[in-house]
Amino acid sequence: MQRALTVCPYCGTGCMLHLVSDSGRLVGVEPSATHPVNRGSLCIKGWNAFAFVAHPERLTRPLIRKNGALVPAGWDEALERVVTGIRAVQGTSGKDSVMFAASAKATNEENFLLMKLARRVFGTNNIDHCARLCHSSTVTGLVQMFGSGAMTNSIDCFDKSDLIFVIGSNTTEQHPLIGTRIMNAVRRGTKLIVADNRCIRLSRHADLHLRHKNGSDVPLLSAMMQTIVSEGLADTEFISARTENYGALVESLAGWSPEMAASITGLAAEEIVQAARMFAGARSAMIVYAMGITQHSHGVDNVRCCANLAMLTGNIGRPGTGVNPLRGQNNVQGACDMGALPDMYSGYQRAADPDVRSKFALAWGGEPLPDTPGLPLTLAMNAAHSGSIRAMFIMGENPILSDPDQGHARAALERLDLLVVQDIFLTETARMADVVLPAACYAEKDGTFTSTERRVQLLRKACDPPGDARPDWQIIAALAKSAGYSGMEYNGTAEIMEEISRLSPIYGGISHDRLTPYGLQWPCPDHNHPGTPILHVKGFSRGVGRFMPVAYRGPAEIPDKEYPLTLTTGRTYFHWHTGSMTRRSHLLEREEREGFVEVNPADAGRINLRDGESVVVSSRRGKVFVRARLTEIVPEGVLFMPFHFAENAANALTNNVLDQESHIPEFKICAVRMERVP
Ligand SMILES: Nc1nc2c(c(=O)[nH]1)N[C@H]1C(S)=C(S)[C@@H](COP(=O)(O)OP(=O)(O)OC[C@H]3O[C@@H](n4cnc5c(=O)[nH]c(N)nc54)[C@H](O)[C@@H]3O)O[C@H]1N2
Ligand SMILES: Nc1nc2c(c(=O)[nH]1)N[C@H]1C(S)=C(S)[C@@H](COP(=O)(O)OP(=O)(O)OC[C@H]3O[C@@H](n4cnc5c(=O)[nH]c(N)nc54)[C@H](O)[C@@H]3O)O[C@H]1N2
Ligand code: SF4
Ligand SMILES: [Mo]
Repeated sequence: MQRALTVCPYCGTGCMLHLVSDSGRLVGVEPSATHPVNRGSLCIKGWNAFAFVAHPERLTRPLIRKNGALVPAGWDEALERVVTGIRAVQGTSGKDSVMFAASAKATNEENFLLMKLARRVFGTNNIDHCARLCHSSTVTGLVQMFGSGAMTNSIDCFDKSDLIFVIGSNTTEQHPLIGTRIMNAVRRGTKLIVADNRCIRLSRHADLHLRHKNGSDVPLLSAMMQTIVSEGLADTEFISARTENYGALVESLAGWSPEMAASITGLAAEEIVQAARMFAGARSAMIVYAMGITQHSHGVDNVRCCANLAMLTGNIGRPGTGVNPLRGQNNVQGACDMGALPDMYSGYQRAADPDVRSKFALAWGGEPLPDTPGLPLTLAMNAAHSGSIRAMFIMGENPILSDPDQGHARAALERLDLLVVQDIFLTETARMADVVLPAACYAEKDGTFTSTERRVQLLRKACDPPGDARPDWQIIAALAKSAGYSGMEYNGTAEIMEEISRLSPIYGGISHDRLTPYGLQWPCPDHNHPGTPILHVKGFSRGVGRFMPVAYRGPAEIPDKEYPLTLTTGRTYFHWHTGSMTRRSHLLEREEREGFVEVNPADAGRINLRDGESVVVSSRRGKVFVRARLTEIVPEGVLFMPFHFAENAANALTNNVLDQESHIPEFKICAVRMERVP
């Protein structure tokens, strides 16, 4: 038996585990006993992280579409087809008619190389990834206010806080090992406020559970802040020493009496006042949020309110405080750090800055790098739909199930001249591709992932990839070579990290040999630096913190006569996004075999619906047949559906309306109708 210490491929918590193999075959998983985050535990997905690796449906050979069908091909032919295909599209429609989608499932080294391929080899800033659907609101909002878009504190801080305010995060199911921390802290006396209208597990342990209407976080948080200001509970010392623009905030809060907010949120005014007093009264208070905050057409405004609240009460830069957006995918923090973003190079260096471009150009062989702004993923999908994006290269994403408005996403991909998908399985998206490139998965390669607490950790190879599948970084390097670029020849991933650290100051002191055993937290500017567990301790990354006033806008689509219910979408404990991995892990699939919709018994009663019966849920965009789960978890008038299941695709219903600043879709609210299947 062999054991390889590596990083869990699922969520951003960043647990480490040993992959156990016997004669080259994975047989199980053991948690790392001494890892500072998971400390000997794992959640159910971590325990099953070996199961999909040897699944018989793994892609083992490149596939090329010939006469309408995908047929096996050799690597040379497949790479050639990709390069000539992209060049042909660029020749007729311009450099920016191609879009690259990077992957929060792939390593830092791989995302860095895809970013280099897009910019250096194919001359476009059109590169982005699933963070656009996830925490783009966070990055946009927090960069403006703090100077950095990352989680300000560390997971360890959950043990050091007096009060934890969880808003729009189903932590025990989606970041289970962080959820456990919160539960343990509450048991020791830490106060807990949960703001989520579903009765998630944490809400049962909360001192205060706020069941405000979906999309009413701005009124809730604004009225909390107004109460804090008017009752003299603000941290005036922190405000004057460390922040700017406080006057504008105070002015913007003027109308937000608790009663005013109560009328929009559906809460009692007293609940809002109580939340404000509890939060401001704690010596150290942490805000924890996720998709309930970010995935709105006003997602950036929601984020701004969270950051305003933290600064107003001086809860930044100390243990047990902070604004803590929980990053979702195992390496979504890293994919952002690596500059798989249309407006940034690695280390958040702006693509619009000519000095940044010339620095990278110099390192990459001298040719000037593109200066036209790149497209965010969601706008690129719209551009494919309208015909100005003609080719897409998608590494490790499955937009047919994960993008808003499935009909729109499908039509967009169908219109392309060239679709290339690089994945480990033949996903719903890969089935539509012209070329499919088989990738090695996390267990079959090395490199690094960066967790939600900015911890850069080392993967170790535990087994060989199936058939001809190759690690993503090798595929990208081979593509560069076949496109005639010689600057991507690496002997291994450690060498790629050397280049990353040379070019990206926040990773300046990070190298593979420093990451044993449990990694380093960036910023880590030089080789003697111990890493940074807490951001903004003495000053903010941008100098002083900037308050930003927010004006309230409601959701884009609200219930009406025709579509009287609110649909909100999200996840379950057992499955991962589009199910490509968890639905191929037999124990996880056994727990949750099919899609469902949570329905409040009062809404069910109106159509004589019983638990387990099927319904048709329809929106202005589509229809889904799905089994109803009658439960008080959702309030009356609200339905909840996970988006894991291709057969009952929640995204057939969702609304492709975007936040104007971050371009995140409004996954958390649309209007639907529900009917019994006759
Ligand atoms: N098991 C599992 N874990 C995962 C994932 C997975 O697919 N499966 N995905 C990972 C990824 S990429 C991400 S981004 C995270 C997401 O993690 P979370 O954001 O925690 O998960 P979601 O289910 O999307 O939504 C969280 C909560 O938001 C609430 N909500 C909906 N609308 C609103 C609103 O208007 N205001 C407020 N305050 N709350 C609202 C919902 O009721 C829901 O309980 O999970 C990560 N972890
Ligand atoms: N309705 C609704 N839709 C949503 C959301 C929501 O809350 N509601 N949430 C959004 C959010 S937050 C996110 S993050 C997105 C996620 O959306 P996606 O990123 O599209 O979803 P995943 O299923 O995680 O896709 C990852 C893909 O990578 C593949 N893969 C795994 N490992 C590797 C590897 O090493 N190399 C390569 N090349 N491929 C690999 C997997 O097989 C899978 O196909 O979904 C978004 N969509
Ligand atoms: S909490 Fe997240 S990182 Fe930890 S084992 Fe579960 S899925 Fe993996
Ligand atoms: Mo996400």
